[in-house]
Amino acid sequence: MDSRGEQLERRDPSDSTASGSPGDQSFLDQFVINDTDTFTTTDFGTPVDDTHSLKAGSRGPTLLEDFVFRTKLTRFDHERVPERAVHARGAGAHGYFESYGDWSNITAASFLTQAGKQTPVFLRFSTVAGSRGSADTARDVHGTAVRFYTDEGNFDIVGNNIPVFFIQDAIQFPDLIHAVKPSPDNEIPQAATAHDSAYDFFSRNPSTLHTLMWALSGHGIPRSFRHLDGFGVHTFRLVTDSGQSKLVKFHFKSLQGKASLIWPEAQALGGQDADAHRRDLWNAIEAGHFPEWEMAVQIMNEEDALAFGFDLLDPTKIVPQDIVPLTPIGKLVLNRNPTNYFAETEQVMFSIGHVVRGIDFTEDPLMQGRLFSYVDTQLNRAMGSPNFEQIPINRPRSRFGVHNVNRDGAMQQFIPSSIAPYMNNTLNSGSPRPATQNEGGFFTAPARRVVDGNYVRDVSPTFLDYWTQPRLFWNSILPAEQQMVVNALRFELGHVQTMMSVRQAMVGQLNRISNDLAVRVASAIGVDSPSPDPQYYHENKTIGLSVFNETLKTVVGLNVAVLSTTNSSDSLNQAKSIAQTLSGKGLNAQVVAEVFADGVDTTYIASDAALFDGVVVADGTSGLFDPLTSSMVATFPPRRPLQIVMDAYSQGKAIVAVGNGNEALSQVGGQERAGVRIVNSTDSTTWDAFEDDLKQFKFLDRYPMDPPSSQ
Ligand code: HDD
Repeated sequence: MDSRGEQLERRDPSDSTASGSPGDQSFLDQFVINDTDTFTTTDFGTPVDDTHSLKAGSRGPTLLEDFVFRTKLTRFDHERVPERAVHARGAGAHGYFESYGDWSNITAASFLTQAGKQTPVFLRFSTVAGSRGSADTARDVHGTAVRFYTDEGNFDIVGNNIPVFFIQDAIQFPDLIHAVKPSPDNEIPQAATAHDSAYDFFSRNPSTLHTLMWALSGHGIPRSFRHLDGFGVHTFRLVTDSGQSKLVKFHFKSLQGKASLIWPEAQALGGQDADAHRRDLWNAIEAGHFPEWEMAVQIMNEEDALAFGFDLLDPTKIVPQDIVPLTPIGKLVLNRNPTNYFAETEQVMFSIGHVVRGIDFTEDPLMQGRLFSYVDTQLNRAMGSPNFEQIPINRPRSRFGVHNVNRDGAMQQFIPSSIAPYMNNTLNSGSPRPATQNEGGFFTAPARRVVDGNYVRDVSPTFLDYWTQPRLFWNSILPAEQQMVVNALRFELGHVQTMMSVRQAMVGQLNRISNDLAVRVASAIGVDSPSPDPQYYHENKTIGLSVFNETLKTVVGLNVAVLSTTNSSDSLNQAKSIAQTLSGKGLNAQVVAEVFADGVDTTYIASDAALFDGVVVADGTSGLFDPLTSSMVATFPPRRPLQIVMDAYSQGKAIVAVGNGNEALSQVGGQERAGVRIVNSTDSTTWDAFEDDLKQFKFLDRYPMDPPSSQ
């Protein structure tokens, strides 16, 4: 029987004895269709020829009778579902979570109660503003939505790579998204906040400033999905079996390390490879370089919600790690690419309301509003069907199965056998019955209480400090990262047309973070530089906010170009052997030459510095960099090989020039310095040093800074 037939045989989602038991990584395999050595059939199973339509004579009109034609076209016409209202552009992968220990002292969540216990996961990364076909490298907050298929139900942490959010109350979400999405009149710009309405909103709503600072620094343009951290953003509650609860923040720390692009590189990469991030993730997993994250929590006491100088219910605030350190609780590994993008990545429907026993919400008004929005949006995306949880990628793998009195609806996949879909009943022996906490049922933390008060439509006074933490961020990043934020604001506000009410107003807000920041931005966008406003300023710093002051933990899966030439077999042989050595380190090393030949992986015409994390210039390449002698046909535009070296140099990448490969460097005004090695011959120490340089990732002494007078 083919797999579609098998699906229909599955009657009960709780049937864990069927192939693909709840904890099984291959649970989805039972739904996979294999078309090998099969006939084409209609959706109702009749074998047909669907390559020719039924006509009245071979030169005559197509007949209405042709059910094969009609259904094929109807199915095609209905292939699209609405893209996600936000986070439309994304990529996902399967994997597992492994708990480091028994964490029953802080939570009753079953996936955290045993060292070594593995739980299947699906993780979808995304950008927020762009539509489904937008470029991966857009500057944006990045979604990190993690689904744990626990043995007590699905638990989703629908988070971002930035630990704070723009707004504090979910009622403002439509305003935020309307402001950052393209303009309603001409639908410009795509996947970018560099326009008037975004900065009109940001400058009028200073709660956005903290997230904006993160997004405008390297966090907004990560090197890849593998090189970013994830955050649950809100304060959650963990609750133990005995009812003890703690407030927590969830973190996922990349075990590859964090790395980001710089803006000109991100722009170039967006054009060279709009799929750069999904490609990187896909290729790493296919190559067996499974990306990993360490899951950690910051644990706070219930009574300390206001103890840190801000409100733990306010999602625009971080809990500085030097005040509450991270407690690592487990490891998340992505080890399997989806079989079908639509069925898995497009149809996975995350919800902040997917929780399990041992996890509980808080009164954060952003979180509370999200509890409504996710299910509502799923109803829209599933064309009104409430049965979206029955789709294979969403189907829970709980040891309790799925039993309730929810019934019917479009596209019901199961055949409920009870004739008593109501509670209480006697006709079905009182089942399904309410689960108590002792029987494994979900429960709300007993410590949760309502703070007495009147009904109000306002913001808590404990939420009103919008500038202290953006300044903490500004103080805690490297000078080159500050320069990146300045440049980003100059770029973004340079695209804003409205002078006073938007550009000037935004500078006014920036001035409450830092006068240095405000003045440097103002001077480039033609608005008045403000005087310092010291009442807002402090010199505090904290740890863990910078991207560029960390080195990578591994270089596995990074891309390296070995520039060579087909004009010299010696050069090509050397390049091949270098690429082989580098591949041995887990690098994706590509020999670049004018045309394809034995050992050439790609051509200059198809290459760009932005596609590579490091560049090696092989010996024997000198003629290649001479614009007069290099072949226009093979290197269009003629200076492309030199451009690659120039861009790699200015983008702060690791470079090794071997022998007369050095000429390329001198032609672009480059010199030996940190991350740029000029060698006559190579041995293992050369490549070990290059590996260290790749771990450093960006050499920011090459990043142009404002002259000191304006800093
Ligand atoms: Fe959201 C999708 C993350 C606030 C309403 N959100 C969505 C996704 C992520 C986040 C990662 C994509 C999930 C996927 O890959 O399928 N959202 C966040 C974070 C927030 C946040 C970290 C703040 C802490 N979101 C937020 C608010 C609302 C929404 C306040 C509405 C009140 N979000 C949605 C949504 C989406 C969504 C419209 C669009 C598609 C979807 O849900 O499935 O319901």
